[in-house]
Amino acid sequence: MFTKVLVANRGEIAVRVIRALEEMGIESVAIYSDADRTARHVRFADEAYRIGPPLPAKSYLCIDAIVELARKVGAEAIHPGYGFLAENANFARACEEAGVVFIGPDSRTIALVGDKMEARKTMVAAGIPVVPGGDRPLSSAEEIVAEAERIGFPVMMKAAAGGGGKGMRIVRDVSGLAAAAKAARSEAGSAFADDRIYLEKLIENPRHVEFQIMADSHGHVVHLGERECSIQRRHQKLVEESPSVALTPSLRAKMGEAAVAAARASAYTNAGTVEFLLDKNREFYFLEINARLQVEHPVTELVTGIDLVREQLRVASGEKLSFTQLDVVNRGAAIECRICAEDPENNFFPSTGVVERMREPGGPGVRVDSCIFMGYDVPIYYDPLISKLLTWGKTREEAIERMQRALSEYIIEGIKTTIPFHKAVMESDAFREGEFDTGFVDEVFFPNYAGRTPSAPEIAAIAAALIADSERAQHKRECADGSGGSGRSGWKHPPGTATWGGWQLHQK
Ligand code: MV4
Repeated sequence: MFTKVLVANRGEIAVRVIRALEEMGIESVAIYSDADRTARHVRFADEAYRIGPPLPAKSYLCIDAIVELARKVGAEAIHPGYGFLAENANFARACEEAGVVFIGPDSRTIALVGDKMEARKTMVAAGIPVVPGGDRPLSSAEEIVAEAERIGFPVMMKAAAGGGGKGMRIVRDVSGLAAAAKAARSEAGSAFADDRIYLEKLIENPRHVEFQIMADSHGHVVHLGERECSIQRRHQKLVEESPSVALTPSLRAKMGEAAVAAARASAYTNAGTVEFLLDKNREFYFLEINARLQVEHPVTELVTGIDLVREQLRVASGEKLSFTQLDVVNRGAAIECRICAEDPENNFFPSTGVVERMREPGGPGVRVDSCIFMGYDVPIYYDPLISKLLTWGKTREEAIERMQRALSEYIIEGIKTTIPFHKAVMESDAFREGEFDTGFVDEVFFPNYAGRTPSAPEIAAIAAALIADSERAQHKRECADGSGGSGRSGWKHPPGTATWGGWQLHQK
């Protein structure tokens, strides 16, 4: 097993990984940007090193600096968390070439599953159901029309390099094809530097059900059951749960088998997720493989009792999985609510600032994975997810009741959060009855929010004002704590006596 691991991430997921390292007696190395000097993951780690300025491109995305740091401090492996470099095949390759273990699948598998068309081809060959269509990248207008007519309208136009709904367009008849192709191509080109597009049959109002998989380097592949992730808004998941009310035991077994086959077909190792769409007739279709530990992994940990990060570390170090498929017993029900620094009353607009006061929930069946504390200044540069609130119950009803209790205990003052939104979801009849699909939030729950999206210039202006504010606050803080501010150079651990606004911050 490793003796020292670098965590190439920030926020709650960095804290989560450091906790597993601590339990396993492995030394942890954190990295941080100037915006995260006093962040919780920095305080939790055994060592912490500054990487660069706040912008991710200058800090958490700096492949060479991060790999170089791992070598310099003697970390044998790097855990990428999710986001940032987690599914970057170049980063995995840079680790492989530097002799540092990347805790995830190998770079070729990451590249394969990152290309949606290649992944589809692989799954078709392995006999796994995929959405009809999508056999070739499309170029000419005639080709697009012919392919759409072959598949049959309505169709979904997608980017081969896609993900997160970028470059995706629904087209209901021939007249919409040209405009959709133009838009999808330009969106995909600027987002992924790859403008290949293809067509699939549209699955109307699908549910999104994903399976957790784990694979070691000894040929063992297991699945740990599903997570229902249909409660989402604009491709951002908001609530996840397991089990899915839409699955019967036999459908679960079939989909689990398909998930394991998908992992085998892509030579998958480590933790991953196989995403499926489920249509109205409960037919399932492979969508994609996410080559990372996901935000919602604790849902699976609560129903299986398996520590996924510990297993990731085991298999990355060459050990076998500590359990077999027969050992996986899913018990009870778990729900996760993503607590984001966003204003649900104002179209989920990002909310930044200082957590003036807070109280965290606890008690039976409650888990909080969070990175905030009193006095924490939520930076604008990163993902708004600040905390994940999970509950477990013997039944789904019990998990919901506990979630309502935990949400009512949770107090965060000074910033807006999605807590009120979650309270409303937990109360809604559709959610309680399990009657929902991926259209729930936009079409059923908050239909009147759809028309209130701020325009791009409006967002830019507000973001600029927030950045200016945050930089002023950063300056004030540095004058107050006497640390000398961002002029500090090199790989330095922040001082153990840092204060903010008179609060002594916790440090190990
Ligand atoms: C689809 C689909 C319907 N039909 N493909 C959205 C993200 C991307 N990874 C795939 N997505 C979808 N692909 C076909 N052929 C509907 C979605 C979709 C969706 C999928 C999962 C979770 C939430 C979603 C919300 C809207 C649309």
